[in-house]
Amino acid sequence: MTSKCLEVITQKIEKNNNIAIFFHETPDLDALGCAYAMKFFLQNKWPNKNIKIVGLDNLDSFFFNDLFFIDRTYVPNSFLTNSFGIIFDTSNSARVWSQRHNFCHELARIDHHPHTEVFADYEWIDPKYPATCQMIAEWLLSWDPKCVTPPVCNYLYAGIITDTNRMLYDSVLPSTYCIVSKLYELGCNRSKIHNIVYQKSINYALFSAKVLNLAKFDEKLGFAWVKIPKNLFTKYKIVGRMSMVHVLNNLKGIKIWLAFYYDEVAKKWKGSLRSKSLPINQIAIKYHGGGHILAAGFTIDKHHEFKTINKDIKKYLNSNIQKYKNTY
Ligand SMILES: [Mn+2]
Repeated sequence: MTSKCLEVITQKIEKNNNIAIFFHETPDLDALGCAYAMKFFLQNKWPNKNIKIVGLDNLDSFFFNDLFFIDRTYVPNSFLTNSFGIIFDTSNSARVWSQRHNFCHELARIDHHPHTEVFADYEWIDPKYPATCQMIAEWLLSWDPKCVTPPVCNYLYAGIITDTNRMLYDSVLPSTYCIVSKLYELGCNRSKIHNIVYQKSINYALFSAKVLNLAKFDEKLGFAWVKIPKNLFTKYKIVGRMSMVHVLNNLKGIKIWLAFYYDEVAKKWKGSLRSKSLPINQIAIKYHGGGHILAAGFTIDKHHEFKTINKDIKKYLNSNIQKYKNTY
């Protein structure tokens, strides 16, 4: 598991009194799980160090579920210039939520997305891992298991089960089960996390049904897509903007699926792209985005891009139709 680079990152954390933690925009439980697990772990280990998660001051409250305590205190740049920074679960510099990571005198990055950009001094990147939280769990357990307390286990467990879709994705490794077993043994509260992560409001269930109803399907090519109207979130009292692409998951015959949604914070249309087996991250990169081979996201810069993207995907599916004909 460990690399030379990780040893250096560990030493840097040991030496620095101020640690600044960063995560990606529209954070998921993997990103926030790592951030909070790291903060709690380091506080357990060094109660006198200053450990701050950067960007919580202006994060939509939608992203904080009952798992995360909200500390809205702004972390000033003067703190960052005296800090060692660690960025979690973020594939490119433009996706760091606060955009203030470069104030840190040195930066580390730990991530499981394909390596497309170097933007930290020390990078531990391994796309074989299904979740950054698994990387962090292995690291912290080998570093000091005494400091992996039940709250740390809860954060790491939440990141792992969400990024693996409850261990359903092919990306799950034999070691993922070992780590989850270890976290459970150390006091992770499974039912608490499951209730927080998987219970949904009636409004949300109705909203999901509406999104599915608006989707368009090209069954011949195996393409499904939906453009969620800007006002639909408000109409169903849905706080926060998410892609809702998961509504199109697991449809028989659909190879690639896509959801366009308007991000009120970024004031931009965004796209969330998923695929069963054909790599799609190169499409996301073409449209100012990035991500995993089978799950990626992008931003729409010009209005005509909606059509161009759909056309691009259909062309791509068409040219691969023979190769993937019998995949499912
Ligand atoms: Mn992740």
